Amino acid sequence: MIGLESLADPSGNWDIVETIGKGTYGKVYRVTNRKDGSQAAVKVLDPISDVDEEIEAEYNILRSLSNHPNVVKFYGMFYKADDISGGQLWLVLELCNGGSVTDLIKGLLACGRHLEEPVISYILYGALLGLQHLHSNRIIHRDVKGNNILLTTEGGVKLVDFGVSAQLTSARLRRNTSVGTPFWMAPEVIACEQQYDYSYDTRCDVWSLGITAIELADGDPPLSEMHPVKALFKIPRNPPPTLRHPENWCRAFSHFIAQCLIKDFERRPSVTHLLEHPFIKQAYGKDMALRHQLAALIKEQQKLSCQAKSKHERINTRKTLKSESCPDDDLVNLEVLSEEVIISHLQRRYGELQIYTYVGDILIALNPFQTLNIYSPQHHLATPRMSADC
Ligand code: 4QG
Repeated sequence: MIGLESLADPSGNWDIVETIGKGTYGKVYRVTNRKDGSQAAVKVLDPISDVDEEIEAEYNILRSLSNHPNVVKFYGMFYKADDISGGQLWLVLELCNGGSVTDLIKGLLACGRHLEEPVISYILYGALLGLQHLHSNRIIHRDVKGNNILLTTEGGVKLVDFGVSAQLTSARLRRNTSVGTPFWMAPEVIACEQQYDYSYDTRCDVWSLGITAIELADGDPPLSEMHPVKALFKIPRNPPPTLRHPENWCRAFSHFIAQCLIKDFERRPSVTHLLEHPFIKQAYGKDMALRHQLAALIKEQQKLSCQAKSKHERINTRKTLKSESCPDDDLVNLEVLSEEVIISHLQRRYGELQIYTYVGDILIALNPFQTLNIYSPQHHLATPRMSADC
């Protein structure tokens, strides 16, 4: 265990310049070094009164695994004490001035452009190498998405944010805690959250990388127009998603995505296997040229900066849905989901003899104490709602 008292105060070394990523990563700031003027990123965790299991896990991953070209570099951990409001823990990391691949693709699409396939393959190649480094050390990233793949202005590709990463043996894997960002989450991770006797392995990162590949082409992950809780319901039930316009892309790209998005994780290839995929292999040998092409693209976009940013948060976020896409027969669509609101909705629906109401994947049935004509042959023939157009 790390003692906070043993950590140096950051104020002597680093000055905060500005916020990075506008809250995408929690509190992450650009900092400059007082002594040599060098820049870095700092992730601030607060208020902290002791180093718990999760912080220890993030620190250990950064300390032992950041010596890889495709993982963000770690410069050290500091503690700024505050006896009244609790202190701040500072994780000082490499500054990736190219921004995230999500920012890049969104900026390009806003200008009516897109990422070329060789550049996509180069980004995925870098992400796969970073993941291979984690996986061979028995670490699952668990939050792979465009926002967590950062670029340097030289065209480097770096994985960041190990805040929810887990060691394969850790207790956290066995607990059914919520991790990841819904649209990128693998079906087995969602199932694991809901039932105790399910498990998963490093290949959940492969699924998330497949979703990220779609994001690099289309600008958004599949189902992004949906409420995140509803997406969690749909992912395990839908067939694997594909590119929005597969006809615009080469067959190898679609095949790579299909391999990443095999729903049964026992049949899904590993990262090492995917490094041999023809779509990724096109980046081999050309990585210097592609790195320069990506660097030039980043520079161009930063000059144009017609960025239309949107962010996808980790779970428990509520998105206001338009009223037409907000039927009250699924309480998941409600802005406020308190006991009073649920009871009053159920009561009103019961008054209209609507005895069935969903809350995500739970069906609430109220006893009507009377015969309702809702089990007739024509009702049996109608497509069940949950498998059709929920
Ligand atoms: C990090 C720099 C955007 C983020 C974590 C490092 C999260 C950046 C960054 O973010 N460098 C992002 C510049 C980082 C931009 C490190 C930009 C760790 N748009 O200019 Cl957990």
